[in-house]
Amino acid sequence: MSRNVRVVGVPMDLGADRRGVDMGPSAIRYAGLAAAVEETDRECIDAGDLNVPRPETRASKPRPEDGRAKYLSETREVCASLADVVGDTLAAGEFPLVLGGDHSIAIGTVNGAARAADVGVVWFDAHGDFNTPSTSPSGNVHGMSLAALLGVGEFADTSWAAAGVDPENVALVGIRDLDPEERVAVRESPATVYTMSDVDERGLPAVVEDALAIAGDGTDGVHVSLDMDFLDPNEAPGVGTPVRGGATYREAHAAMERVADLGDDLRTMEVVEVNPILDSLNGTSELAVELVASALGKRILR
Ligand code: B3U
Ligand code: MN
Ligand code: MN
Repeated sequence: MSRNVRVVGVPMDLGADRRGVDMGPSAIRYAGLAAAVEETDRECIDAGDLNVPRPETRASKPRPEDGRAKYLSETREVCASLADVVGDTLAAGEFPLVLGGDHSIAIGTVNGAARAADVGVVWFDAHGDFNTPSTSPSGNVHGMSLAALLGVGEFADTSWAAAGVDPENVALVGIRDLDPEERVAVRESPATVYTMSDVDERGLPAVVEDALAIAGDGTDGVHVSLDMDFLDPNEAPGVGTPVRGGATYREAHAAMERVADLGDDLRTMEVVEVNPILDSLNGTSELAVELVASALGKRILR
């Protein structure tokens, strides 16, 4: 994979309960993203940040059409512009690297990725992000984004979010925290779920190889969505909803090295949920940069 990398920041926090995740793109850049990308022999072009409305400037009343999904209208607007940027970047022959922001932005990234090609998705996360407005305990869209882009449940009628990705080509990896009704939806879905118990039994590299094969089976390429809470909070404390028992530093690098084996079949990648306010000396962003470099092919011996 030798395409130039175009970085797109999405300072989005409307899909999460906590402020701070909007600072993720800055913190990841500050941690040395451009230099790390260029070490993999690609040019790193920074497209800057998309415009995201601030919650403080919004009219105080939630919009009735959003129902139980907080800021759904604003999320839709941001995701529409993100899908355009990702689609244009791919059309220009470049590799889109999207920096979150909370995980609701995946609706935009995957819609952009799926515009001109059939893609599968590998979703690295502690959570399933498979809630719908009626099953979500929080109303936060970052816990609904995978369901939304797959058109699950009430999202079956939300055509703007559906990316046309076949759920048979979707694999979730690292899962260890599902809400009760979300668990039912995940089990009913044709998407494949690899929990941390699977990782315990089989080891992460083997699980990731299977996940990538599922996403690549009959598709034109793979989108990798990396929620930093996939990692254990010891490694990545700067996330909004940490869950114990996640991937270790070494496991996460091994996983991203398997991702790099995709070569040109890796079409798009996003790194989300970094919250610098909750972090320890920007370590979670530094780790995010390292993992991006591994996914883009950086190796110890090279
Ligand atoms: N499942 C919970 C918590 C959550 C999901 N994603 C994150 N947190 N980052 C929810 O609110 O849907
Ligand atoms: Mn997530
Ligand atoms: Mn998560």
